[in-house]
Amino acid sequence: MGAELVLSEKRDGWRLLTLNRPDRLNSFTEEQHRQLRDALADCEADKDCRVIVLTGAGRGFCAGQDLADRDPSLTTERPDLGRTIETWYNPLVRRLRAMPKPVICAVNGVAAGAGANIAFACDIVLAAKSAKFIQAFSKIGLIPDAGGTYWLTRHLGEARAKALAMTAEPLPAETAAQWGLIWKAVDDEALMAEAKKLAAQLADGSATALALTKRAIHAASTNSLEAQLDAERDTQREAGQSDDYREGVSAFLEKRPAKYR
Ligand code: T3D
Repeated sequence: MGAELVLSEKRDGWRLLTLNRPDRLNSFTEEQHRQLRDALADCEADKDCRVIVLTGAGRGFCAGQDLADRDPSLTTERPDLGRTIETWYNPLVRRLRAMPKPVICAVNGVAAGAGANIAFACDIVLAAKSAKFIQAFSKIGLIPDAGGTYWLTRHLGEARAKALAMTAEPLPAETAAQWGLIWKAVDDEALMAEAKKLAAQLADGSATALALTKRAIHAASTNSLEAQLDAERDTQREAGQSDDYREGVSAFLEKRPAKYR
């Protein structure tokens, strides 16, 4: 059996996925991509998994593409990076966004290149205070990928997006939180406890509400207000027909905690 480059651990109602190439700061090889793809597909299919937590082993979260796999001294051919993005990075970002359950990213250390942008593709990002986000691409002659130009521009505006991308200046976790790029920066030693607490809280909540909320918020980034009001009407109609809504309201009226199935 090959190395376990992505660890998948079942918890009570949620799954912990850990990128596991710590000696290379969990940078992506094709095999790590393959294992993450399969682990996410497993989580999606598993009815007992209502929340996913993604983190990295060792001192970093992820340093993006494994550059040893791109060593120019090993070939005279110019690589087709569009192909690797189409094969691996874009499907990963699309899978995280389309996942009908919350994905929490616990950024335990440096997140560079596509590693940073994969974190931003998750739904709730917690980061250790010592973590940094680096748009490392310009240093090796590339542009931000894995959604980088989208996340930075949407969340921060052009001025900060361009400066972060062009200078590759590390963005400390606390500044990322102050700027609204991530949810929270927490003390390093508290990171995993916070991520687990949040996962357990969401896993106890209404899976229907969380999935529909995710879908509606994603739609808001491209909709006009008119279109979004219509989308909210339609989505609320769907939510209102669910068992979760019946249970939520009954629990409120009966003054007891809701028990979602
Ligand atoms: O190619 C395509 O398919 C297109 C898609 C591209 C997506 C991308 O992500 S492109 C961007 C790729 N990533 C980078 O350019 C980041 C490269 N890494 C760094 O700049 C630094 O390692 C960090 C700033 C992330 C961390 O610095 P530091 O000083 O904390 O750690 P370090 O000593 O540089 O790294 C520790 C080890 O990990 C080191 O190996 P060693 O010396 O102990 O044997 C280093 O070489 C290795 N490492 C770090 N990042 C990568 C890596 N090895 C391969 N690929 C990496 N990306």
